[in-house]
Parts: sequence; C-alpha cells; structure tokens
Amino acid sequence: MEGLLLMLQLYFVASHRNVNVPQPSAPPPLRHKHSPQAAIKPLIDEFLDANSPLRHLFFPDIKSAIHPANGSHYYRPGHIWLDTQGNPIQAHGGGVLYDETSHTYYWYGEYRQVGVIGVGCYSSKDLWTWQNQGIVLSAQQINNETHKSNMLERPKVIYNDKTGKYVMWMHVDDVHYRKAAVGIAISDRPTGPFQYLGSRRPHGFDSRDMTIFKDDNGVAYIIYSSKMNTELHIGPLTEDYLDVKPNMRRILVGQRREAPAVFKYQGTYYMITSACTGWAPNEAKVDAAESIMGPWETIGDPCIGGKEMFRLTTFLSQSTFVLPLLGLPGSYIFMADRWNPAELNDSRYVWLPLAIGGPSLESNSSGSQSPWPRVSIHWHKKWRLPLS
Ligand SMILES: *[C@@H]1O[C@H](CO)[C@@H](O)[C@H](O)[C@H]1NC(C)=O
Ligand SMILES: *[C@@H]1O[C@H](CO)[C@@H](O)[C@H](O)[C@H]1NC(C)=O
Ligand SMILES: *[C@@H]1O[C@H](CO)[C@@H](O)[C@H](O)[C@H]1NC(C)=O
Ligand SMILES: CC(=O)N[C@H]1CO[C@H](CO)[C@@H](O)[C@@H]1O
Repeated sequence: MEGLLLMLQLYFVASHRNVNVPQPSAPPPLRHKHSPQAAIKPLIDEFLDANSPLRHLFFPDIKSAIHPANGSHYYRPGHIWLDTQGNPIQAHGGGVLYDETSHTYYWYGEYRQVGVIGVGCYSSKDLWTWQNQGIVLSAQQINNETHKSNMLERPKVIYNDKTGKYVMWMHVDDVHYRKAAVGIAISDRPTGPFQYLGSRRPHGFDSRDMTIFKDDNGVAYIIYSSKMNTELHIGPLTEDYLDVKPNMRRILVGQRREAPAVFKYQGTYYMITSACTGWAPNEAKVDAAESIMGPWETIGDPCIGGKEMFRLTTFLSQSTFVLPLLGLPGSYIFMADRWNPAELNDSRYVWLPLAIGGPSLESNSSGSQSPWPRVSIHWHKKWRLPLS
C-alpha cells in the first residue's frame, strides 16, 4: 500500500512532459508476462474505494479544475472540467459532432445528477471552451414509453445530409439492464430539442453499450454489445438513420467487449473497445478492418507511456469516442470516461491524443508483426492541440 501510494504520487505529480500533438514517441517497454488482472488489482481496489487516501489522485478536486477563463487551452485528463458558466461539464459516455453548417463542435453525453436526467449538449469552436446548450433530450421523454426505461447511456448524434435532421442514438434500459434496447431521437437543430421516437432491439437482439459511425459516403452504422455482452454486432442504418437495415454481422465473438468507439483512416476502420468490468477500468484494445462489416482483427492495446498499470487500465478510464482532428490527418482525440462509482455525476473526462502510423507494437500469435499500422494513445498529464 505504501509502495503503491509512493508510485502513484510520483506518477501523477512528476513524470510528465507537457507536449503538443502529434508527437513521435519512444516505443514503450514490453508488456509483462503475468496476467493484467493481477498487475492492476491493487490499483483497482483503491480506485473503487470511496474512502481511499489516493482518491485525490484519481479525482483531483475543484482547485485544479480546467477553467475556460484561464485560456490556457491545456487538457488535464481526469481533472474537473468547467463550462463557460463555471459549472462542471455533464456529458458522460459522450461523443462529438462537428456541424459543418455552423463550423461548431457539439459534445453530447449523459447529463447526470448521479442518475441520468437527460442528454447534455455543449458547443465549442476550439474543442476546449464549452458552452452549455442545456438538456436536449430529457430522460422523462424516454420514461414515457410503455416499457418504462430508467437508463440512458452513451448518446451519439450524427447529421443526415439527405433529410437535414440531427439523429441521436443511445442505449436505453431499465434499472436491471434487462430492456437492453436502443433509443432514437431526432431534431432540426444540433442544440435540440430532440424528439424521442421510441426504442427497439436492433435486429431483434439485446443491445447494451453502443455507438454509431457515419462513413465518408454517408452510410451510417450501429455497433452494439449483444448476447449478454459476449459479442458485438454491426450493421448499416437505413438512409434516414432512423432504423437498422436487416443485414448484421457478429464480430469480436466471445471476446466480451463494450464501450465501442469507431474511426477511419486511409480506408481502414479502427475500433477501440474495453473489457466488461462494470465501473472499474480495464485494458483497451484496438481492432482494425478493411471493410466495416468485417472481418475485424486485433491490433492490441493502444495505450502508451506512464506506468504499466495505467496502460492496463486505459489510464483509469473507458473509451467512449474518437474524434478526428480537422486538418491533421491521422490525428485524433481519444475520449474516455473515468467513472466515479461513488458519485457518477463527478466522473471525469480523459481526453488524450491518438495517432496512427509507424510499425505495429504487437506481434500476433505466430510471432510476426501485425500487418496493421500502429494506433497509439499517448498519456499526458497536460497537453494541448497544436493550433490553439
Ligand atoms: C409524458 O406523458 C405525459 C402524459 O401523457 C405528458 O403529459 C407529458 O408531457 C409527457 N412528458 C414528456 C417529457 O414527453
Ligand atoms: C452530484 O449530484 C449530487 C446530488 O444531486 C450533488 O449533491 C453533487 O454536488 C453532484 N456532484 C457534481 C460534481 O456535480
Ligand atoms: C500473423 O501475421 C502474419 C504477417 O502479417 C500473417 O501472415 C499471419 O497470418 C498472422 N497470423 C495470425 C495467427 O494472425
Ligand atoms: C488551474 C488553474 O489555473 N485554475 C484557475 C483558472 O482560473 C480560475 C478563475 O480565475 C481560478 O479560480 C482557477 O484556480
């Protein structure tokens, strides 16, 4: 315990340079032979303990909040992040839409008061200063369904060029996670209000963590954890984005992955997922595919830098979205949630630079180098975008 405390103190306080992206980085040390679970157990125990003396390291207090008035443009992963009114941003499990009409970014996510009260929306021109646009879909609208839902998770919004509508998909569920469905809502404006159109089980299957991805050609896809989180399903949406088409592929079968975040670079699709360990963080994995419908092949853990136990816990967070940086091909922001199980509305955002390129880190089971490019998420205690 003393040793862990010292190591964490050193890790959080002293060991990081402040850099801009994109940055080349030294190859990380080789992974341990022992099981990841054993390596991270002491850390996870502390993380889940609301009375841990290390709590301030995982959840730094308001004194070190990211405050837009400072104008520093530094992201500080895990710190409280305030909006332009000085309130903590409530957009957990979120995603960002870039609206080409208004040249504005919109960040949608779970607006929590412990429980989710709706979908929060924040707008920004620079991805750092966020203005609260209010709750664009209230949980009450969803609770009005005949099958009463109590949960709303991981809302994502895309724009339909043909219908001119902003379309939101989200995981809706009851408190026991037995409904396991997706909800769909629609709006004429990115700032809502969104009209809830109801929920369904896509392709007739249970659906929990999910995301949607709009491809370059305008075709959108849903990716969701199914069959009690044992596999993922992927399939195209209808042209209006309001339903799924019948074709669906089962991917990552038997791998028990959730929290999918999909992106594309030079014709290759990438997907980051987490394992299923509740609010506790675990190791991220990237898969790649030439066709979005698969086959998907594992590249490995994208996390780079810092101590092994932080890489093995995705820097104490869980993937939610990968945002392409306009004008910087191959550069992305990895967006993740550091869930705070004792006070879910005080969960933190971990935004880190993600880069594609260079040889792959991982060897496949035959010992050969993976044919896919390397995907890396670099840990930084503090960092900012190159042009801000
Ligand atoms: C929920 O349903 C009630 C009764 O039909 C209605 O009065 C109320 O406006 C609805 N609330 C929302 C948020 O849609
Ligand atoms: C979380 O919600 C609780 C209950 O509404 C509230 O007392 C607390 O201040 C909230 N915390 C944050 C960080 O918003
Ligand atoms: C490992 O990578 C090599 C080289 O790309 C490839 O030929 C081989 O099929 C891969 N093996 C497995 C088990 O994926
Ligand atoms: C980290 C930091 O410098 N935070 C400061 C930003 O500005 C606000 C308002 O002036 C201060 O209260 C914070 O301490």
